[in-house]
Formats: sequence, C-alpha cells, structure tokens
Amino acid sequence: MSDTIFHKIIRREIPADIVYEDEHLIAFRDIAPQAPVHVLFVPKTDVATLNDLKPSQADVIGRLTLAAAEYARQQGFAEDGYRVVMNCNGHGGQTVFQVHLHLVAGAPLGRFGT
Ligand code: D5M
Repeated sequence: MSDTIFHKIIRREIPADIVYEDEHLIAFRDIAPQAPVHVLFVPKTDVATLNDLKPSQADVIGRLTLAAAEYARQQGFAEDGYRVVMNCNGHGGQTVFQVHLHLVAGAPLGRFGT
C-alpha cells in the first residue's frame, strides 16, 4: 500500500473531517478549502495519478464522481451547482499522489484559467 497523507487518513493514523466512507472510497473536508464547500473524494485503491489509471479501473473514478454528485444532492446544493476537479502531476497542481476528486461548491465559482 502507498503511504501518502490520504492513506494515513484512510488508516485513521491522522485525523480528518470525514463526511462519507464506504468500502471503496473516503470523503473528507479539504484542510485548505478553496470554496465554502471543499471535499476530497479518495479511492481506497492505490492509484498515484490519473496517468496510472488502467482501463480496468474505470470504476474507481466512476465511484468518486457518483459519490460527489450524491453528496451534493444530500447537502442540497446540487441544483445550485458545483465543480469537480482532478489534478494530475506538476502542471495540474497535484500535490498528493493518490488520485482524488475535489468537490467545490457553495458560491459562484470563477472560470478556470492560468
Ligand atoms: O490536492 C491535495 C489537497 O489535499 C489540497 O487541496 C490540500 C489537501 N490536504 C492536504 N493534506 C490534507 C489533510 N491532512 N486533510 C485534508 N486535506 C488535506 P492536489 O490536487 O493534490 O493539489
């Protein structure tokens, strides 16, 4: 098993504000939120970056996306809208090398840019 900070959260070795968990993934609040709502959805399957994702692992990303959409529905901001983002490697701004999906919401979000 890899040993990123997210793996330590999955193993409960460091605390996190966990909002959802099942056998496949965990979701917790980002420590440095970029919006009123900023939750990270992290698979329990080891995948360092999107570049490492195999076709046979399509369900890993599918589950993250579905869990984020369900969280948005349950929290009541699905209709207002939200954004999901996955960063990959240096130019993408990835800092933790276990794939994860950012869910940001709670206010109108600016357009992506440089
Ligand atoms: O996103 C990695 C994200 O992980 C970044 O937004 C900060 C967040 N982070 C880092 N450490 C923690 C802990 N301990 N709890 C919660 N959130 C954390 P990336 O896409 O790799 O840049």
